[in-house]
Amino acid sequence: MRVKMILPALTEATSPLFRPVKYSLFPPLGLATLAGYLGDEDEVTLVDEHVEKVRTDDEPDLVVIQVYITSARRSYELADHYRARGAHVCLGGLHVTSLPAEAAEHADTIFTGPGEDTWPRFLADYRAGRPLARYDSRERTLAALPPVRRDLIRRGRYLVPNSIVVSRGCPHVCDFCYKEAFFEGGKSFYTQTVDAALSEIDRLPGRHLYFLDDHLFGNARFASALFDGMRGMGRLWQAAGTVKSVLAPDLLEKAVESGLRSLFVGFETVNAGNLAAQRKWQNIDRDYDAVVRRLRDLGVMVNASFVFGMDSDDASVFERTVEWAVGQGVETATFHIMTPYPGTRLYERMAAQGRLLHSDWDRYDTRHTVFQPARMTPAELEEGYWRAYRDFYRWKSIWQGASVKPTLRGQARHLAYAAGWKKFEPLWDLLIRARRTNQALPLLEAILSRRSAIRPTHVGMPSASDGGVRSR
Ligand code: B12
Ligand code: SF4
Repeated sequence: MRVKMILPALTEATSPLFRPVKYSLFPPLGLATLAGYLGDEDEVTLVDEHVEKVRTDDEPDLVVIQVYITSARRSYELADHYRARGAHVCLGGLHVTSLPAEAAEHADTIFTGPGEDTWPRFLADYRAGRPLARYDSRERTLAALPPVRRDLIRRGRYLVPNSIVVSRGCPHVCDFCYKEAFFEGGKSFYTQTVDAALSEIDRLPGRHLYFLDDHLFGNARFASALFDGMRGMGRLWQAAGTVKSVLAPDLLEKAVESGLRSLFVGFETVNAGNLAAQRKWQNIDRDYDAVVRRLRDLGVMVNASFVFGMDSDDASVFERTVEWAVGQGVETATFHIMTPYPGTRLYERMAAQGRLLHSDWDRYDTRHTVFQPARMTPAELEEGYWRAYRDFYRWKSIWQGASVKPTLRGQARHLAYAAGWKKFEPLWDLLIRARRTNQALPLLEAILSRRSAIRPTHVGMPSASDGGVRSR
C-alpha cells in the first residue's frame, strides 16, 4: 500500500519572501508516530509543507492529513485534490476534532482525538476492505506505542529534530486551551512508562532534546523517575512547565540535574482578574517574580508565554507585561492574542455573547483579533500585541534584561539567546532557504550549555558538562 502523510502549512510558513524560523523548529511528530503503525510492506512518504513542497502529481492509495485550525483551508484543498485522484483520504488532528462535520465534507474517513487507538483499528478495517467514515478515540493509553518513525523525518531541515513527547494532554482545564475538547470522551492526561520514554530518548542522536509535552511536570512521580533515569545521559533539554510546577520543591532541581536548561512557562497574564475568568486556577496567588528567580538561580532560561485580550485587559496591559518581563530578566517571551478555538469553553462563551467577529480560520493564528475584546477595540489589541514584541526585543530591552544577571557569563548567555531568536531573522531565513537549518544546532547547544546559576545550589552538574533549554 502506498501511503502519503502530509502536514500542510499555513500560508505564512510558505511565503517566498520570508520564512520565520519557528516553522522550521520541529518535525511532524504526530504523523511520524502514526507511521509507526504501518507495516514493513507499506511504502510511506511523510511531507511537511513547512519545510518542503508538496508534490501533487502522485497516486497514493491512502492520504493522511493532520489538520490544524490555521492550515484547515490548505488541508481541505489537498484532501479534495487527492480524493479526485482516487485516493482514500483520512483527516485527523485538532481541528477535525473541533469541527468534524466541516472536515467530513473533504474526507473519506475522519478521526477525532489522539490516534493511538483509532488509527490501528482503521488500518485493519481498511485492509479488510470495510473502512468506516468516522473513528472517535476512547481508549487512552501509550502502552504498546511503536517507535516513532524518525527515519521518515528530514532531520537537516529542522533546528530541533530531536523533539519528543512522552505524555499526552495536561491535568489542568484552562478555558482557552485546545486540551479539554481534544481529549473529550476519555482520559485527558496520561504518560508513557518511564522505561519506554527513556528508550525513546536513547534512540535520539546528539545532545539536545526538546520535550513538546503540554506539561512534562504534570505527573510528579513519572517526571521524577524520568529525570532520575536521564541523569548522567549528558543531555541538554528544553520543555514546558506551569508556574505551579516551578514553585514546587525538588522536581525542578532533579530536572536541572538531568539537563533542563530552558523552560517555557505559561504566565499568561499579569492581571490577576483574568486568571479566575480563564479557569487558570494553577496560577492564582502564585508569585511570578519568585518563579523567574527560582529558575534563574538554577541556571534555567525562561521563555515566558503571555496571552493578551482577556476580559480584564485594557490598553495598558502591553506595557505592563513587557515592563515586568524585561525587569525580571526573562530571556525570551512569546505573546499571543487570545483566540477562541472552536470546541473550547472560551469559544462557547464568546459565541453566546455574540462577540465572535468571523470564522476565517486562517486568521485564528493568535496574531489576529477574531473576537470583540471587552476593554479595547480589535485594532488596539492587534497593535498592542505587535508593540509588545517590538518593545520586548528592542536592543535596549535585551541589554536591560541581560543586566539583571549578576555574572558576565549569565549576561552573555542572555544576549546570545534573546538576540539569536529575534535579531538575526534574515540569517535564519537564509539558512532555511539553503535547507541547512540544522547546522545552527551546535550554536544552540553551546548557548544552552553555558549554564550560570546565581547562587550555588545542591544540584550537581550533568556528566557531559553543564547546559540548558525551553517552554509552554
Ligand atoms: C510543536 C508545535 C508547533 C510547531 C510545529 C507543529 C508540528 N510540527 O506539528 C510550530 C512551532 C510550527 C507550531 C506553530 C503553530 N502552532 Co503549534 N503546537 C505545537 C505543539 C506544542 C506540539 C505538537 C506535537 O508535536 N504534539 C505531539 C503529537 C504526538 O501530537 P499531535 O501532533 O497532536 O498528533 C496526534 C493527534 O493529533 C492525532 N492526529 C493528528 N493528525 C492525525 C491524522 C489522522 C488521520 C489520525 C488518525 C490522527 C491524527 O494523532 C496523533 C498521535 O496521537 C502543540 C501542543 C500539543 N501538545 O499538541 C501546539 C499547538 C498544536 N499549536 C497551536 C497553535 C495555535 C499554533 C500556531 C497557530 C501558533 C502561532 N501563533 O504561530 C502556529 C501555526 C501552526 C500551523 N502550522 O498551522 C495550537 C493549535 C490550536 C488548534 N486548535 O489548532 C496548539 C494545540 C497549542 C495550544 N495549546 O494552543 N506549533
Ligand atoms: S496548563 Fe497549558 S496545556 Fe494545561 S490546560 Fe492550561 S493552557 Fe492547556
